[in-house]
Amino acid sequence: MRTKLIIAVMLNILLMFGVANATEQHAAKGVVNSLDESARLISITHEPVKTMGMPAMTMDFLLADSVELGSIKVGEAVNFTVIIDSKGRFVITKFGQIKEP
Ligand SMILES: [Cu+2]
Repeated sequence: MRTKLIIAVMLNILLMFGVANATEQHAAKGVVNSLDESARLISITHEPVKTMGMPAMTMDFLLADSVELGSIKVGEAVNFTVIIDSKGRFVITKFGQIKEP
């Protein structure tokens, strides 16, 4: 009886961990270098992203369908949310311009 309960609890923890990992969101900041609208690919020079263990660098991200391309301007400072999809690609799911103080 007790063993069954312990196994059930452990299974739940593993499931929760797996699900959380698959949809983990990382907040990041950077500057837009270029945008390839047809490929929905954006180059950003980003600040370190501690939750991904990633140092500052310039790299390409895919833009999720939820991100409107019309609002993106080259040279602009932006904050964005990144997920790593099931194929290991870095996908931006939320995108916003950093408002001047
Ligand atoms: Cu990077």
